[in-house]
Amino acid sequence: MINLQSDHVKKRIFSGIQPTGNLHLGNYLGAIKNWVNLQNHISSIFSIVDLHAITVPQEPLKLKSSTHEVTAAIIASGIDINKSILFNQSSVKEHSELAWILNCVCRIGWLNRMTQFKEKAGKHKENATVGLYGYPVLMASDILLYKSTHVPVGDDQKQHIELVRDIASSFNNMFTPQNEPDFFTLPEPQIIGEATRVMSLRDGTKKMSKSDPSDASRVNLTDTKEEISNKIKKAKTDPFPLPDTLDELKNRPEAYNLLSIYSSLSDQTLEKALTEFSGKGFSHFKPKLIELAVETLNPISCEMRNLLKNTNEIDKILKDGELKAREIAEPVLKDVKKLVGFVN
Ligand code: AQP
Repeated sequence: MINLQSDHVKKRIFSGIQPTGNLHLGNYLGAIKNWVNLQNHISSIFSIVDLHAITVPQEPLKLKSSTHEVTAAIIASGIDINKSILFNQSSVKEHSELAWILNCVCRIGWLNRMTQFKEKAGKHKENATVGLYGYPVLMASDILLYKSTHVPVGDDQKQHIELVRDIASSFNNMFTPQNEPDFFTLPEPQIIGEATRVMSLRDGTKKMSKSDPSDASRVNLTDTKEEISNKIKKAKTDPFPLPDTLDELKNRPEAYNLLSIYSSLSDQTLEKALTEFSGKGFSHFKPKLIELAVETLNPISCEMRNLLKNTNEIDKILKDGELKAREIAEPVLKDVKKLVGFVN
């Protein structure tokens, strides 16, 4: 009988965000806004996932400043460090250690199916790093290290969470002692809200992304009122008024995207937002969207600027989060090592 120390918690969420540049409206609506609500109801751990960031080349000084910026953005958006644990991933070494063990559980065939690797590696996949290929295994480690039960993410991460479940299940089959409950709970994705995949403002069929070379394709959390307004004014649309039904809306990617953003920002269903604007042109709709986007994002960017005046304080917040995260992570990794058969 193996004596295990780590507890099974009832419910816990883990989610992360990469410090790879300016956060945008997609990161906010697809992830952070939901985190802020969830932290009031469930034990919550959020990480600035810098180990994930280096799967593509990063300039060291820029990585450091992005880590500060993303931490500031998360706090400015409403994450309360007295309710949630907030830390940077590389400071908790257990993430890398568990990832190695899970690398020895995950099958190459499973990783070969991951569409994000294909998109990010593009045509030059022989030149992509092994880290980019193994990114989803590190993500499995992030989630399982805290025995998380739920993972709030944007729609783009759904396939990765399915893989995390496969890895957890395989680990359970390989290592959970007979007649014992499964060591890892299989985590559930939580894809919440009306804007689970915010699209580029320049192309309604492409995801809004930090790495899009066109800054006009996204609204950044640091954009000024004027920048937000200009980007939405210039956002691609079609020449028709907004339709009466959701079915018609779904065939018009740019209209669908802008209206989804509006409904998410105004905390109402897409259907309700559509009733407000059906039959109206974009010249009527866009100013309302601009007003709402500025009203939501401007206080966040002002608070971010404030927080960034004192990066020592941000470092302290991350250190405090690291200590709390390690309290949970250490016993889980110890148990994993016992189960695998390592001495000590
Ligand atoms: N466009 C989006 N719509 C909704 N949710 C989104 N997320 C990202 N883009 C959108 C969600 O934000 C969280 C953190 O994402 P990330 O920083 O880890 O990286 P990503 O998904 O790769 O985001 P980007 O902007 O596309 O970054 P780059 O360009 O660096 O690759 C996740 O929960 C994600 O679902």
